[in-house]
Amino acid sequence: MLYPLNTETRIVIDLSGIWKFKIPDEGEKVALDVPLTNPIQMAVPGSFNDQVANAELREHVGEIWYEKDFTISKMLNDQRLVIRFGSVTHQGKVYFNGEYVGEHVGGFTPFEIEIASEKLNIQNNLKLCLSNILDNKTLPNAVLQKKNNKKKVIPNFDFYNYSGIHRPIKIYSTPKTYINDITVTYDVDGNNASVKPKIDVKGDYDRVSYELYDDQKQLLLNTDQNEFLIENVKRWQPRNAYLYQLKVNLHGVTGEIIDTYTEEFGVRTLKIENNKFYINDKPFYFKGFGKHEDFPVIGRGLNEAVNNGDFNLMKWTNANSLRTAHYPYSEEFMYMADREGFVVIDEVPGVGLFNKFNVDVSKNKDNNVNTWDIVDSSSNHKQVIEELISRDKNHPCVVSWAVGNEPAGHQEGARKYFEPLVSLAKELDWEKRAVVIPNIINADPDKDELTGLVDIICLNRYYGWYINHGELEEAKVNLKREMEKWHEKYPDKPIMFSEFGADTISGFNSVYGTPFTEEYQVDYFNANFEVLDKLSYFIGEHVWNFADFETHPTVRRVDGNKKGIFTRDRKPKSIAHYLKKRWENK
Ligand code: GCB
Repeated sequence: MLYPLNTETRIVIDLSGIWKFKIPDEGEKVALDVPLTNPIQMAVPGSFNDQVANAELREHVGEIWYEKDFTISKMLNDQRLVIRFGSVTHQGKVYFNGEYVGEHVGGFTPFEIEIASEKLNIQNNLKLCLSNILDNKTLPNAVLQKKNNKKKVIPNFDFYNYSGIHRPIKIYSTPKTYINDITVTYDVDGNNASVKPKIDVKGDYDRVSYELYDDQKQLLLNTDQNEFLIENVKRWQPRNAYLYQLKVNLHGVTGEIIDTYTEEFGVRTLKIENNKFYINDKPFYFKGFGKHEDFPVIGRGLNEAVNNGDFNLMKWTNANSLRTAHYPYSEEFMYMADREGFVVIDEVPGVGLFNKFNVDVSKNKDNNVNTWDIVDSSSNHKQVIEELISRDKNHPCVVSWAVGNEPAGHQEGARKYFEPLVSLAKELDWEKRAVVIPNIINADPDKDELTGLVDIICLNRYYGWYINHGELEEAKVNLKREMEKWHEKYPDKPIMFSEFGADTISGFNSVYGTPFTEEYQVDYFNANFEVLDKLSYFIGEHVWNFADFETHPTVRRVDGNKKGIFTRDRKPKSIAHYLKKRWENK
């Protein structure tokens, strides 16, 4: 799926701004042919939850309405018009000028709806009916509780169920015959790359031509050939990005340009061999973070200043990579990652697949209900994998697809659930990037059913926090023992930490190494590194989390999850300085 761009043949209209918003009363029907009654204002993009100063509204689970009036210029009369939704969390039904025109399930990937020309006016009305319900069919997976007519989501995961219109809604025009999709595939042979773009066109046309531009926007070649060579190709490298631009032109019989679209891409190779991960034939060590899309007031809404600030802070720490825990991030974020040379593990919202999950993983032991008898999310899971790969396939930053996070891999049925999903990801991706499923400690090397399916063993481990809390010497012994077991069982697979961390209150200090202090967070990571740095097959460390983030309240969460290296408003804790130093030389 193409990102909406202004080109010689296309116009994009962004509907971001203030929308009308309403949560209907119990039993109230929303009329489609009149404006919402008694709406309040809501900024889009943004989660609605922290924009309201009312606990009942903030915690509302169910129907949520948004409305926007907008004008379309007569100049676009003969064009094809599409409404493009960046992300509507978690489901959206769309009504255009009073009529239902389509819907989408899944809160983190874009969808679009073409507007039939006979339905289009100069003044138009768009209404969206969202649902933020999560249950055993959805991703993220959760338990939906109904009590006294009130719905409540009991999350099997550790982040707040922010909802709303999280990314821009745009209207874009194309000609009636148009480029529907572009996949930039290539083979690298020594210094040269042979590029073979795959173009999906709707409508009649005569031929396609390509213009290739370098990183400085200098034209390198102009060709009608569907395969062409870049000699002395400049590689996209971690923290040293180089991006080419491919301008695709669709021509009519007289040679005129019918449609044109420019896609950025980078050239790099990936390989896994002898438990090492290679980018451009160099062993790559992941240094970085699991993140969240999370910031005060905007919740999970797109804010490019926050994203830009985060990339600059990550660069400041000397990180080179991140995981989009626990859902696909905005397209704008992915373009920034390409440009900054950040290596990305791109994750679908396959989280919460652990019945009665407890954020304190040591408490999950007593759970004797089999998750795979309860979850019913396979078809949504397939859909999010398809949508993510379709959206992100051309991003050089993406080196791996995470098709889940911490599923109950130790419960019978896990493999049956995940095997087709892993195959699907491989089948859809022209580059066959590594597939991973970050593992929970309950699915230890003796019990886990999923590790045989993945290319890199990604472990979320909390020795010294949930396990051996405050006991770092014991933590080291247990960590070492577990790592040896994994390696013995899977000697050819690289292993990395996709999460490790300790809740830490900024400004909370002690000479006694007390948990929750900044000193303990440093000691915790230090102890983990003492073990991990000795392992030749260990290929990376993603610290949990880049910043403190909002969660649902539980006895283990005071004002959210505090495992951030930075506070929620992005102030460094002591550990940030420690990591900056460590990663400078790593
Ligand atoms: C995990 C989860 C992550 C939690 C983290 C924690 O294993 O993957 O979503 O936030 O632990 O802090 O407990």
